[in-house]
Amino acid sequence: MERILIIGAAGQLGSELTLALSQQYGGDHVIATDINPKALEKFDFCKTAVLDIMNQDAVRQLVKTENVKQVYHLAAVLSATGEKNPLFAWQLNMDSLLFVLELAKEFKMEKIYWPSSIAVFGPNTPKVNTPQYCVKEPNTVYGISKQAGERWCEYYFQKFGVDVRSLRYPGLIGYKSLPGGGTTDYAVDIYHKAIAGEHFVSFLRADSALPMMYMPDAIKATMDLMHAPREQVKIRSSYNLAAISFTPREIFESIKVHYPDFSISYEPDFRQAIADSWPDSIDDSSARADWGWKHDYDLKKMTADILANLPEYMVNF
Ligand code: AKB
Repeated sequence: MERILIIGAAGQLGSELTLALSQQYGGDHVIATDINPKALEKFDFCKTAVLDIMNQDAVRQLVKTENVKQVYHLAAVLSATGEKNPLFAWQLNMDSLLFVLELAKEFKMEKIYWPSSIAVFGPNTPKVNTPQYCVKEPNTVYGISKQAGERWCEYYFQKFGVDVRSLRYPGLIGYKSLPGGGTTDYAVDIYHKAIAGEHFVSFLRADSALPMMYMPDAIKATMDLMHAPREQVKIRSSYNLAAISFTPREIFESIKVHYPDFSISYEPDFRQAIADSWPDSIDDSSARADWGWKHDYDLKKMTADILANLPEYMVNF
């Protein structure tokens, strides 16, 4: 039987993508892996395995014995955590991607998915409607690793025909799991504080706009890109992807409509400099033209949906 391997399945994106892939292909065809055994307990609908992506022998063995034909390589150190241990972030983010690309070549896999990020952009990038092709010069180790990773993806596609596909995600917002170590994470935490009836302290300024996306849109984009016919995927580094852009003040106002007593204050920390180096908004016309990308959720619709569903999930956090 041919299988899909998800590396870093228990993270924010992986938790929901694993479910979507299992629903599409059947749980028996999907192997959710993570370094944390406890975090795998939630995947009772597909196969699971404890896996450290840095243990190359174990990854190779799994690929061989399980006849893996597709890999979703989601494990990464994100922007804020990466700044605390840059060399480790570089090593994990780069070594693991190169190893997965090598395995794809060696085992002639069908497709690879690897997420990139708006973190590939830097302070010299045009900030508004950032184009697909422009100056990048990222200044976080996470961004540098994503930009280098994009070049490697294109290289493996062009030189070895590895069908690797990628999206530059904006900040992802979902209610089913918690993000970890990102600069955009405030936009998840704020909903938790509102529902708990607590005051929210934003680590970004009130007017700090960033590109964001609700998780159902991110899952749809990922599945659509992976299902697109090979010739329609014209960008083999990574596609710009956009949905909404907002500031901490704007997301707060959208929540206040539902929770009128909710309060916020602003205490920017080191993550403000990271946010300042990223775009305010993204031009994703290539994704829309090449494989028909279209988002469904704006800020108002996302807030209403999260506030309706999060309370039931909060007991698990
Ligand atoms: C982060 O904030 O580091 C991530 C990202 C934008 O890639 N959410």
